[in-house]
Amino acid sequence: MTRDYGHYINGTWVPSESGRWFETTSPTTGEVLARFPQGTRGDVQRAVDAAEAAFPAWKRLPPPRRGEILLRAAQIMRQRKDELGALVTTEMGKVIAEGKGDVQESIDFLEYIAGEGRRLFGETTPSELPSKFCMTVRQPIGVVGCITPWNFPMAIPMWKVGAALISGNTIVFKPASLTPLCVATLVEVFEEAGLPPGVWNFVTGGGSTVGMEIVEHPRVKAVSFTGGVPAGKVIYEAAARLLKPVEVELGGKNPQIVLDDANLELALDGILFGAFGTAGQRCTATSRLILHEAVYDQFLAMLLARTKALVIGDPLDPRTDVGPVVDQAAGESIMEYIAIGKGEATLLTGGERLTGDLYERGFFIQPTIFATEHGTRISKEEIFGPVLSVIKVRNYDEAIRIANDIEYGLSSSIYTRDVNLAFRAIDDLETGITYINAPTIGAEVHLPFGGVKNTGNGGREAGTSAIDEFTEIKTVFVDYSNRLQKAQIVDER
Ligand code: UN1
Repeated sequence: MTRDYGHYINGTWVPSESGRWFETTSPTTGEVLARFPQGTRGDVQRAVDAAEAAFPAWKRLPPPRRGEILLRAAQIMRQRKDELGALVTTEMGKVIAEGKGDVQESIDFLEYIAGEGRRLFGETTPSELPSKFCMTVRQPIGVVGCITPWNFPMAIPMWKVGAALISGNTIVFKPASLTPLCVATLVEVFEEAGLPPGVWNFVTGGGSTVGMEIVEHPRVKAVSFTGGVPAGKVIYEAAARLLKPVEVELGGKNPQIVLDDANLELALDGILFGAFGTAGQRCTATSRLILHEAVYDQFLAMLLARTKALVIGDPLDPRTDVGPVVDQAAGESIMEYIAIGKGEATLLTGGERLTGDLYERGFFIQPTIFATEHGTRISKEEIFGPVLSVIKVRNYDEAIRIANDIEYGLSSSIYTRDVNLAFRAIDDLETGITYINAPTIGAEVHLPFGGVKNTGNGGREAGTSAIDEFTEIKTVFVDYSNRLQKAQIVDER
């Protein structure tokens, strides 16, 4: 029997006022894993009340003490890593090594951000006046909203929750409806770690109801969202009307450039991992291979041979390279792009949905490669699946021009042995993240993560920037001169 969860509000699991439920299922087998409430705006309001009530005490708790709770959560996750990794794989469909990687990324981030409890640095600086002291301190914002995607069902929630909590905020959280069980399990981990009731509230349901109530509720003071561009725009616009700070982390169309002097074996390992890891369902996935003409034929031959040998199947089997895509709707959208690609480009390998036997219950798509001109739809639009566009270029300058001629700017990669070109590429590539001789995926948690252009609205998650999103800066002047001193004003009497 599967378990019925509830919303987690003020430290208890409660049903929705709607009385309605939805199921979360395995993308591999279709098996029902659990049921969650179909939340309402009223449910969110109750969660906001709980978060607001819990805020004063959580704010007062010294940040290093908050950090201890995050560290305990990380320790529990470390002990349960295999089981949690299997849960990620079961509910989301990424292969088991990546499922465990999702858990490890969560642990890494919690360990990193727990230490921020002993930093949360402000500034001190001299005053223009005598006997006056100037500094900044960081303060929590209050109740914050977090809305997370399904592709990193534990790591992205932990980036947001960890940073929000260490900063002293309380949370109203909505997970993607495809992967609520992963987050509900982390909610229980945090309960076991000693998180007080009301500090992290969890409400499941639709984006247009639960999600928008989080965005529009006047007592939710800031919102953090990771997902697609259309939803990101709706959220950003709605928040703008309320002058509510919101950070959106959106899509990518990430290029890997391979120049004529590259270590081709290395570049090959990189493109296979970048393009087909997580079945291409990362916002950092490599969806464009920009290939120098001098190595085009040779590299493509190597790539096609290795791609055809990839094992597609049960993601819990450690021998599998590529699992199912997350659900039927995702699969259909990817297949539509493949159909578009067949019309406008040359299909080199893949292009089919697999059927029969173990493929019958999930949506399995062959790793697919097209040779295309730059400018086709498949070379410019985010597909979010195992589909790679290969574009031939004559030189470095053309590679950079094409890499940048795109609406997104999350991640990029260049393979070359020329140190000068590598450094020029750091200057030239219009992305928030650039890799030299490494694939476009695999960012580390103690560095800022985010992108330029339509990938976001300027913020960065993780790393030292993680707390910027979740703290207000207060500027403090302490005048110990015992007389009225006026900045800027010269007394002319
Ligand atoms: C995402 O795809 O939404 O850099 C996040 C990476 C991971 C995070 C990806 N650490 O690929």
